[in-house]
This record gives sequence, structure tokens and C-alpha cells, in this order.
Amino acid sequence: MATSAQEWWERAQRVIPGGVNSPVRSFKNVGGAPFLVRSGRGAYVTTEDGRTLVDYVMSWGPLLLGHAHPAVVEAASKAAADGLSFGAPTVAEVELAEMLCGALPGFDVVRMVNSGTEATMSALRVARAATGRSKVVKFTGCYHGHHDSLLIRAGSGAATFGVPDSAGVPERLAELTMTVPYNDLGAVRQVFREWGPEIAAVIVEPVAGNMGTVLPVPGFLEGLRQVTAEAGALLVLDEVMTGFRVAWGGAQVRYGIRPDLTCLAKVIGGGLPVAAYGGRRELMELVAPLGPVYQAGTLSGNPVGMAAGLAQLRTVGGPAFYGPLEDAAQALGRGLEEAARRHGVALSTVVAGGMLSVFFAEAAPVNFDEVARTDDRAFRRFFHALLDEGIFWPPSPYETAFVSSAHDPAVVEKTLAAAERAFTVVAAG
Ligand code: KE4
Repeated sequence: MATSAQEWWERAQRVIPGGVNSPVRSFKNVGGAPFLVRSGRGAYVTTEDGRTLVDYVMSWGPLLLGHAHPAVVEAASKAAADGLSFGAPTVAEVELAEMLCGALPGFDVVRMVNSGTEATMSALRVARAATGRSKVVKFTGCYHGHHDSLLIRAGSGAATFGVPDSAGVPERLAELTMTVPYNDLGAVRQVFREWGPEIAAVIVEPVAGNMGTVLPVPGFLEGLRQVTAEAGALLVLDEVMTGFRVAWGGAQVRYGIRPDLTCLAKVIGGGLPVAAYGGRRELMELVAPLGPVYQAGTLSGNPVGMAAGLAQLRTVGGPAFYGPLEDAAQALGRGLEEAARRHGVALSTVVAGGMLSVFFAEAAPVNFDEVARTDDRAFRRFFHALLDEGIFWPPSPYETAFVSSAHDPAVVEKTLAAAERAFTVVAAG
């Protein structure tokens, strides 16, 4: 007797925390139990209980060409057949590093790692070594992975000292991280007036994607570049999500910002565990074995991951890919707003390249506090009503949806037809 999807879910919860290997997959933010996925193809996933869904989670960003794109699968399969890992330099690592350095103005030298968390953790270590300073500045609502220095939320009151956003993070470490509101350049200037000589870096998502999609207001990124340069601090762009998602290269190309260090992941691995951090040569030459900053990884630059990332980026080909990608996201966003309006539901959508979010509010939020004031109960009804209609939307109002080149006009139209019915449920309250 085949094991049912329900049985698999029960077994998962017995041996994996919450049954998932990453918390957001648990549906904790929307209620209900997640489904197990059996396979994916293009814009679709097929679940263990036999449903085929249009997918807007898309592995949380890596799959710019859709699930199981033939070029990516073939390249990864061929690389795997030649050996899964060597722990020695390979040509593919050089090819991907050269491609990244060619696409990002902020990249002279790049080191491969295995996750966005590793990338931002390592970039901060380089920044602290380069400046001899300990404090870092981040923004409320931005997520940079789960290492201790960045699992920090704003402290109470005027004191901008951080407090842990997770159990297990020492208070004394949290105090080295100061958290200010996104898009609030005045707050950043205030922190630098008080602590400038002690600040090693500002780390920011140049387009925020972890409080839903929130755009930088005009002048925000340019202001961060100016404030950090004047204070001798480094500007670290966390482009784990925006890298090759909002433009060829990333947000630093879209907005014309030249950071000191950049973190990448998701798209550059084509769905395999590949990430990277890099930047100006004199900074990256601080990294072992050249310099005193130690950072290492058994599977960093893994040949199968390199092959998948190269195949995806080579198939994307360059800047021309992003016009049609953003057109699809814009068509979806506009269509959702029009459908919501027909049902008297307050909805605003935010689009950047191939990423977008819906907010159940009249206007698009500019920071986390405004996101927190949107109607998350309406979001939960929207999520489940869409799922009932065969559309898998990201299971949290604080996440971002992703389109791929496989989300063609027919897929968008199918989604909008489903949304028309879903807003009836949302409007019914
Ligand atoms: P990973 O360690 O999960 O590879 O990357 C951490 C990270 C760093 N920086 C940014 C801007 C990110 O978006 C992420 C991870 N993004 C989440 C989605 N909100 C991954 C999904 C998950 O946690 O399972």
C-alpha cells in the first residue's frame, strides 16, 4: 500500500522540526498544513497528493527559468556524472566567478559559499576586518540569513542597540548591531552621528524582499552610499534575492549603486546550494588564504552547483531577459489590483523585475511598520482561496512572490481568473 501524503507529513513531523527544513515552509503564517511536493516543471509543481499548482514560491527565488529547465538539468546531470565534488579547484568555478565579476560593478573578486547566510556572515567579517570596527547597521524587516549578528531586531526606545530576534543569540553580540527603519535616511544619519567611528558596515537589501517587496525610496540607496563613504564604513548590498532577479547583475545595476561588498545566492545556483560574496579587490584580498580573514567551505564552488548556475545564467543570456520578465510581473500585479478593486478589496502590489508582493492596504508600504499594519487576515484568506483554485502563493504576507520565464501570459491569465474567484472569498471576510 503506497504511503499517503498525509502519512508522509506525519512522518516528517516526527523526525524534522515542524516537519520542515526551513520554517517558512510550515504555513505557520497562514495556518493549515503544507503539502509535500513531488515534482516541478516550468511554472508548475505537482504535489504528493496529485495536485498540479501554478507556483509563485519558485523555491523562494532561484528558479528564473522555471522548474527543471532542460538546460539546467542537463548541465547539472552531466557535471554530476563527472564527479559530485572534488575539494579542489575546477574550471567551472572560474567561469562562474568571471561571469559574476563581469555583471556586477561592485565585484572585482568573489568567493563562492553555500548559502545566503554564509555570504552575509562572511561579508560582515571582511567589513569588520577591513575597518577594525565592530558595529553594524541593518534595517527592520530586512533578513540576511540566520547568523547571530543579523538575527537582530530594533531595541526599544531611542537606543538603537539591537536585541536578539532569536533565542540563543547573546545580548552582548546583539548590542553590536543597530537596527533602523528601512527607507529612513535621517535615522541612518543619526546613528552615524552617534556611533560613526565604531560602525564597520551598513547591510541592506537594495530592494527589500523579506517584508514583502518594498522598494527603496528615491535617494535612499544613494544616501547610504554617501553616509558610509563619509564615515569610512562599508556599504554591503545583500543581493541574495535581487541578484539577477531585478536586473542582469542585480539592484546595484538597476539603481546605479557601487557597493563595497555584495552578497549573492539563489539565481546564481539555478536551484542548487550556491552563494557568493565579493567586492573590491583590496577588501577580498583580506580573505584566506591571501589575508587574515578566515572563511572556508567543504562544498564551496561545488562543480554540480557551478554547472547549474552557469547554465541558468547562460540561458538567461543578459539584460534583454528582464524586460519580458518584469512585464509578466507587472501584468500580474495590475491584474490583481483590478480584480481586488472589482470586489471592493483594498490591495496594492509592488513589482521589481521578477519579484512582486501583494499588500492588503490602500498604498504600498515603505517600511516594516507599514507592512505590519496591512490586513494579514485578508492575506490568509487570499492565500487559501488561491490555493483552492490551484495557485501556490508564498505562505506569508512578509514574503515575496517570484515569476520566471515559464510564467507566460497564459499562466498569468489562469492566475488572474483564479484570483477573481479568490477575491470573492476575501471580500466575504
Ligand atoms: P539562505 O541562507 O536561506 O540561502 O539565504 C538567506 C537570505 C539572505 N538574504 C536575503 C535577502 C534572503 O532573502 C535570504 C533568504 N530568503 C528566504 C526567503 N525570505 C529564504 C526562504 C527560507 O528561509 O526558507
